[in-house]
Amino acid sequence: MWWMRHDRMWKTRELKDRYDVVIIGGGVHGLAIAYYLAKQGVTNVAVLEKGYLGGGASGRNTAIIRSNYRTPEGVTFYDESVKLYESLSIDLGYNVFFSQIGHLTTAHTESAITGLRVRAEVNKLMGVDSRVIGPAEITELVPSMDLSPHARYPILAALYHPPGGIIRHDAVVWAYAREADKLGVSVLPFTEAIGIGRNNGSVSSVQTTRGEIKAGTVVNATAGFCSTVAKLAGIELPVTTHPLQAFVTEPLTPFLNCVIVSSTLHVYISQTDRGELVIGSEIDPYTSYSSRSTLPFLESSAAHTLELFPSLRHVKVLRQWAGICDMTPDYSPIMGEVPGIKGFILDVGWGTYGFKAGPVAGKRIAELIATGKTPSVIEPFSITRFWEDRLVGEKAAAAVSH
Ligand code: PYC
Repeated sequence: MWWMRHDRMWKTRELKDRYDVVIIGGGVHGLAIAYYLAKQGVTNVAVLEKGYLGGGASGRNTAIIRSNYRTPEGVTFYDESVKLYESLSIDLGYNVFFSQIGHLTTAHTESAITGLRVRAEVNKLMGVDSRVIGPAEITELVPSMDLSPHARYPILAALYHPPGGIIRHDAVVWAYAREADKLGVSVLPFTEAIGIGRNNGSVSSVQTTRGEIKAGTVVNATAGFCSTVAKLAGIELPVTTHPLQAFVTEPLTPFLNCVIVSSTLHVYISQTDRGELVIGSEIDPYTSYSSRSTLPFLESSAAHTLELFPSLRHVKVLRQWAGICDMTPDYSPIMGEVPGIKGFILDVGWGTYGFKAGPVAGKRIAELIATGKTPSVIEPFSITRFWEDRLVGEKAAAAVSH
């Protein structure tokens, strides 16, 4: 009977002695790279995940998708990801529940309006739908938000980005894993990389908790743990590691049909299809690998949420959590080869903006591995930018409020 079948989404596989490509990290990035590699015929691929698939940043982010960045390089890159997300349910044959409800970044000061105007202009130049709107249009979009002039920080304007939205992040991870597995990729949860071997200037092997494997190419797609994995290959990354916290409320009748981000109030809010509010803030100010959540975060984020939505004061919180973010100095990711270590590919530095980039990073890094040529869309993000004086400064638009 079809309704009683519980087919596994991916097979349990033995470790082979050798893979052409070993991807460390079984989140959206690692699995997307594997899927797009397999689509190009590169199927002798392993994805190593130390825990369960999607149990790191992919399962802990707040699933916001957008491309309203600040730099032309960032906008172009994330726009390609939004477009891939738009057809992902069809491409992978699995509903990833991408709801393009729109994304609204509020401005509470004159200087914030100037910043949003710059972003809107860059977005428009790159063909991305973003514009600055005033209080009347904001009220129409979000009637429940407090736009009164008596608020502590009154809302003066907002950057409206209609293609932005939210997605079911677990579904994205599972769908990439299922399709990669179908194409012959070895998806290996509970298999931790504990060493990376090098030989004559190239990567040659990966030691895992299940034994050693030989590897032609090794990809570091481990988000918050990318510095520790890079160290296995003897590389120091320009990355600091910070927790990022979030919480979710009890489900409410749908009332919020837009993602709301306020940098001034250090808070962002969206409502899931199930009615829960997902609320987050900026990264914790200290470096740490801890994924414990804290009461000060909950208190301050709840207080700031109430400044925007006073009617939520009786709403109950269901749970809170934290993830680990790999922050770079310019708030842009690091993608591509590492000079001097042939076959070692970075897909790291994802800070608080990694999930939204999963499809484009996956597709373009797969292309790099399969062809040996760096696709132009990821070229600006190479690690060499840190000593070539060409940073891609995204601090103004990368996340909430840094
Ligand atoms: O970049 O949109 C974003 C984001 C939201 C929460 C964390 N990062």
